[in-house]
Formats: sequence, structure tokens, C-alpha cells
Amino acid sequence: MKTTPTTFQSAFEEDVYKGLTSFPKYLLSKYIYDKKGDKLFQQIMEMPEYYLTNCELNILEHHKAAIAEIFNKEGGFDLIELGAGDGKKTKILLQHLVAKKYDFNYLPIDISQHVLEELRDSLRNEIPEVKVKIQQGTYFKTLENLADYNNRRKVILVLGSNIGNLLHENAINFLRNIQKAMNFEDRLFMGFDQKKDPQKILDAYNDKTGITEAFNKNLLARINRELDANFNLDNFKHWETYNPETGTAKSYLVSRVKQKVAIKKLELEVCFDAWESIHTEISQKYDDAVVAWLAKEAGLEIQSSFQDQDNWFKNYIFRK
Ligand code: AVJ
Repeated sequence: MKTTPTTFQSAFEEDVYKGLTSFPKYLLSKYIYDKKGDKLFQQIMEMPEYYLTNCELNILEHHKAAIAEIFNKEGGFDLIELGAGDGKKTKILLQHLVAKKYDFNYLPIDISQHVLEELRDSLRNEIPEVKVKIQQGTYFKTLENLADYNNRRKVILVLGSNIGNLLHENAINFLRNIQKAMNFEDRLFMGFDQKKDPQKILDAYNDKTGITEAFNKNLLARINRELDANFNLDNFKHWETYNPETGTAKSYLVSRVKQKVAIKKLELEVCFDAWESIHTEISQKYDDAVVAWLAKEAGLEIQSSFQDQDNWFKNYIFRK
């Protein structure tokens, strides 16, 4: 057994080391999103099984007028989006806000500069009236700056049930950090995927075409690429579970065989028993009671909410 290297060159190195020397083994889902992972997630959002995208698109399309009215305020507002991505869903709202001639700036924040520049360019073509200012960074860093914005109303957008990757305790911390950056006039608009037929959920995270499998395995592929490791991706099985009692969907990679993997940059050899697991991601599903509880713990309250016909997905508006 190797001793822990005293210096890691990045948080990625340290987190991979910790996760793969723990029992049970785990890896953090945020590391799925390198360039390859971003592409795979775009593909996931286009899959018919991944109902979340269409549900939220429908909600925004259907309720954009009511939503925009809640956002709007005399003196205008800043629309700040955390994890903007390609902005496909947000553009529905932006189109409407522009058509209504509401006074607002759009401030998308994303971890990827490349994604942000593409979003800015596409907006220039599609909705040139929108005043955009992109900001690269992690949620937490940029949230700190949020409080310093001018005293116009802030409307903070977090679409796509991104909060679902966080355990409740971390979700509360995340919400509380947003709450701290909010004034009483400000609003938070956030998507929460709802509890539903367990089969529907399992299908969304275990598509037959194998895109989600490749997405999950990108963790191993990335360790191979960046940390000079020799994971054989075929030796791992993508496995999804959903617990209807807790509403937690979990992704795993399960070792099909007893095997050893070398991660050269970490000077680490990882041993797997046959059918040993690596936990890689949670995708939490919610109901109104849980959302209200999370909000209360974070010092927020639900002002209103919008859902699709089947109540598979729900967007909530929170205030302080
Ligand atoms: C980006 C967290 C919303 O959990 O639904 C999609 C990520 N993982 N398929 C989700 C994901 C597998 C996604 N979020």
C-alpha cells in the first residue's frame, strides 16, 4: 500500500486519490465535465429518454409570460444564470423578455469559457437585442461577486435540476450561499426534477444507446488521459439505481473482473475485486415537501412554482 503523496498538483489529483483509496470507492461527478464530458452531456440532453430537457422546455414555453412578469421590476433587473451551458432553454425566456421590451441584462456564468463564448455569439445572431455579459468561473467563486452587483433586482437562474447532484446537506449550503447574495427584492428561479415512476427515471439514466454509460465512464477515460492511468473501460459496467423512498438515483461503475489499475501520476495502484463498485453520481428527485424543507433550511421561501402536465419536472421561484 502506497502512502499518500504529500503534494498533489491539482484538486482533481487529490480527489481521485481520495476516492479510489476509500472504501467503498467513489469519484466526484463534477469531474465528468471536461471537453469530452460536456459533449456527452449535450448528447444526453437530446436523448428521448432524458425527459428533463423537454419537460423544462415545455414549462418555460407555456409559462414564460407569467414567469417574466414575476421577474420584471421597475428600474430593470439583472438575469444571472448559473451553469448557462448552450442557453437553449434560457433563450425561450430571453425571446419573451425582449419582445416585452423589459429592461434587463443577461449575465450567464459557466465553468467553461468556450461554452460562454459560443452562447454569446449565438445570442448576437439570434436575439441581438439582449445585453449580454459573460462571466467564467465556478458557482461558488462567482456567487461571492454576486452580492456586489448594483442595486437593481437580481434574478438568479439555475435550470436543469443541477442541484440534484448534491446531497441534501450540500444542496442547503448551495442554496444558502445564493440566499446570502440575495436582497429582499431578488428572486431565485430553479429547476427540480420530481419523483415519478421509477422506471422512467432508470431509463433516463441508462439509455440503450450507451450515451450515459460513456458519460459515466468519461471519469475513467479522463483519469487515463490526465493522470496517465490504464483503466480498461470495457472492464466496467454502468449501473443505475433509484430508491423511490429517498428519491435518490445513483450511478455506479462496477468492476466486471478482479483487476489492478495503475495511475502513474498518482504513483497509485488500485485493486478491484470482481463486482466491486465505484459510486460516481447522484441525481436527486424531489417533491414539494422536500423542496420547501431545503428552502427553509437555507433561509428562503417558495413564492410560486410551474410544472409540466405530468408533474415530472418543476421550476420554483424563491424569495428571501
Ligand atoms: C446535470 C445534474 C442535471 O443528474 O440529470 C445526466 C447529469 N447524469 N445523466 C442529471 C446527468 C447522467 C444531470 N444534471
